[in-house]
Amino acid sequence: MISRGGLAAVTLTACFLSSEPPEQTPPLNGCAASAFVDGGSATTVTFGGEDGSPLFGYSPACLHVAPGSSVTFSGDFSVHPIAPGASPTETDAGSPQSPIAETVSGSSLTVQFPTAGTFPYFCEMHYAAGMAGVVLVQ
Ligand SMILES: [Cu+2]
Repeated sequence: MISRGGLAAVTLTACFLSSEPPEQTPPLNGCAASAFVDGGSATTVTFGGEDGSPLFGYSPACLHVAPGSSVTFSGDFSVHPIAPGASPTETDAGSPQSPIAETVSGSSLTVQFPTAGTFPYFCEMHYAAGMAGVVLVQ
């Protein structure tokens, strides 16, 4: 038999487990601290449906690499022009002097990241649909 006190404790525990833990910092371009995947020393970010990437997204959108790494963005830039910085819906611009150059044509862009930093980027056409990402270099 469950006492009234026991039932209340069970209910409180269930509520606690179903809620999200509080974020230490707000996610930038949709990238919470726990969302970053380790890309190693060289990796590719696909987008716009290429190689199974989301049609209006990047894969992986939240990428962690070491300083000195290169990252190749692969997809159709004429459909998904990329720009450095936080999406216009965001307030945190990330680190200054992003090595990601605005690119509006072609299908491949390789970017060297010589120094540590947080380098957000977004699709100028579809950022409102969440097409944005971050390269975290550290
Ligand atoms: Cu796009």
